[in-house]
Amino acid sequence: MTTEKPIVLYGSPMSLYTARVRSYFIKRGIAYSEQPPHASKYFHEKILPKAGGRRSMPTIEFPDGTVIRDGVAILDYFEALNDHEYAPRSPKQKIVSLLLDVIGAEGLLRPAMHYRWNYYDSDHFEFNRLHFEALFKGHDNAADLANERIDLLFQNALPGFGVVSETHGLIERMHRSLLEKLNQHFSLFPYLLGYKPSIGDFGLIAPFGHLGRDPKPLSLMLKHALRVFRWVERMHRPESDMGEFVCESEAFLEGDEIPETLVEILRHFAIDFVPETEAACKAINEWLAENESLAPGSEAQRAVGLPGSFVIQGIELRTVAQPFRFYLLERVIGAYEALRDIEQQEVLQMLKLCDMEKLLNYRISRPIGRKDNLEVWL
Ligand SMILES: N[C@@H](CCC(=O)N[C@@H](CS)C(=O)NCC(=O)O)C(=O)O
Repeated sequence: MTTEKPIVLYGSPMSLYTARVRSYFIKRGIAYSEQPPHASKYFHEKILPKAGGRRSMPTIEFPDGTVIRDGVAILDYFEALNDHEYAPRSPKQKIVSLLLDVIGAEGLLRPAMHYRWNYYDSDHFEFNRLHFEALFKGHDNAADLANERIDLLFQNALPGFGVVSETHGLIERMHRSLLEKLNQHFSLFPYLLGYKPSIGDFGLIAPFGHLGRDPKPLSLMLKHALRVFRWVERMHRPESDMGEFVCESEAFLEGDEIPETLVEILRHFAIDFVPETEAACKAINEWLAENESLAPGSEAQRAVGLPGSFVIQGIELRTVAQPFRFYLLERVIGAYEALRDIEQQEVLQMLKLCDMEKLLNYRISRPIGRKDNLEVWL
């Protein structure tokens, strides 16, 4: 038995981004204890200043007091210690894994928010109330604080991510189609790239922090996509949990294979991820041009400039432009540029097949780095 104190994971059972780190910790066998971030005086006095003053879930604290804020930075830290165990080495799989990390964690906010907040019947209400009040555990007015945050979500987050009455039908059609495609894939393979989870799996599990456990989307998954339900379950188990598959070794698929079923998933993601990224890139670059005097090291806010506008199946969407998407997309582009010519050609061919090749061109005009646990303009 170990006596070492576990890492504290400040997060919530309902939080999208906490799901990525929780799943990673479970798979890596890293001991952690999960606690709500907003609740304690300790968090505000000791953790927040070390987290750049930005309160976001997940944030972790090591027993020696070191703090890392942001799920991506947390995975980066542990992956660097472990020879990047979950990063495929072969060209196409490497790019797809990084791409699914961006799409999963940044590109599925619309269905994640829609299903959480637009099925506000009594079951969902109780579900959301319970989780939001827990965030303010210990406060006398936890219920009021929870309600205030819920109101803010309705005012800002939902419309900001393009969840408005005109888009509900589109969001639901797209999600049902995604479940179908994921279900086909997870009928053949236990993880996205074969027989072990990749960074892409950890990115994609993030929105399933909502879509894999909130009452309405959970019921959809149980009814229409049992194999996806199993993948969500598998991603939360320390062992590989793939008894329904024949597997000789817990490894990524051989020969840099990207299975047909995964190409279909990527083609589905391209429908809104590509035009939304193009619109956000334009909006951020316009904002950067207007804010040239921004000092190096200034915090890159979650959203900047005007919302980007794009059209999907005849429906116009307007969504906030988030620099963080491009912080992650740069990793895809950087990994692509580091490949040999012949490998780049293979990857480009695959991206074309997935309708995703344009993503390599969407670069914001000022790079983003990290300083003192914040994303900053370099
Ligand atoms: N890029 C961050 C995003 C984290 C994030 O935005 N988390 C949300 C909740 S899932 C949050 O904490 N928002 C502020 C708050 O709830 O106070 C990550 O990957 O960790």
